[in-house]
Amino acid sequence: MDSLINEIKSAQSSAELEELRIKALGKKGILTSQFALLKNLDEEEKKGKAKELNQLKGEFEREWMLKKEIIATEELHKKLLEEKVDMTLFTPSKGVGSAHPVMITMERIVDYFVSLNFAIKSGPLIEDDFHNFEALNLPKYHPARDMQDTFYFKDGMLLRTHTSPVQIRTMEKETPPIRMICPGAVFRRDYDLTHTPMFHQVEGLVVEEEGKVSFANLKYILEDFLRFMFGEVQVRFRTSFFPFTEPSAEVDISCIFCHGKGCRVCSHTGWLEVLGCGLVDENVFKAVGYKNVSGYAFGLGVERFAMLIHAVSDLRAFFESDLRVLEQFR
Ligand code: 2NM
Repeated sequence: MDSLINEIKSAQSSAELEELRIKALGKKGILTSQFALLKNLDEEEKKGKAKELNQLKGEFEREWMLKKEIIATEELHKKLLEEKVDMTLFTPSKGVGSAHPVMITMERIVDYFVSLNFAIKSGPLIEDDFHNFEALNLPKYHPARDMQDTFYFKDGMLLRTHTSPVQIRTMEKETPPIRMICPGAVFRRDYDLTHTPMFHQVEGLVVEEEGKVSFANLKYILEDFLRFMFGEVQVRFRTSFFPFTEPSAEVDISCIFCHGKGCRVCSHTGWLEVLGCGLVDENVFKAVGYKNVSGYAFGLGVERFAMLIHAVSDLRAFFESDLRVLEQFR
């Protein structure tokens, strides 16, 4: 038995170790045959011998397991040192994902303004009444605050209906000059071919000392931006109204499908509405404690831009996650 233990200790490989296990505990093993001899002994002798044999067996097994661990570790180390992985071996492709067309469009919009040194800002999706409405000159009982249009929580908080609260929060924290855009998701109770309850906006805001920015600056930057996005289009400003800007304008581009001749997409007007903008209303500045400043702001819907750029007529194409659709935007 002592020699068996010594043989375990000097074993060099797991194959050698396995031979030793068979030598001791295999069908014709040394210990196995000793166990077999027990039946020839009388009761008293059997008890004593069985106890002794079980102790030997236990000792053998302990030593064997210990050595097994050591050899397994050694063999693994050796294998890792010797083996090389052939990186040129062929493996079937698992397929890769790609950016969503709405996000590709958003990144292109953001890229334009980043190139002009606009900071990118973001803020909470769940907002309070002050930042989403009150500070933006949307008084109590304004129709935009209606339950019909806004998702409210029980406690009076709401899902932001535009990204403008981010501009309010930025103005509360920082002093002019401000030059920022805020890309992000917004929420409205609206659902049809061209509206989803969640969509994305990019809004921009520039604030300077009084008199340093004008509508002409706003007009220039938006025309340049729209040609960056849509190519050599005509750009038209129409007077409009927003509570948070005065004066306000909506911006159209000549229809990119019929080049202004009139088609179904532009409802035979030759023009596509793509932006809202204006000079920031004095009441908005008052709400954030700004004095003697001028500023302009603008806002756009990213899904609408993506629909126009990719000639998609049904918004659901962007929201159903159908790979046959999405793979076409790689
Ligand atoms: C638009 C149109 C016009 C706008 C105004 C502001 C703020 F906070 F500075 F007052 N943020 N965004 C704005 C102005 C948004 O979206 C159609």
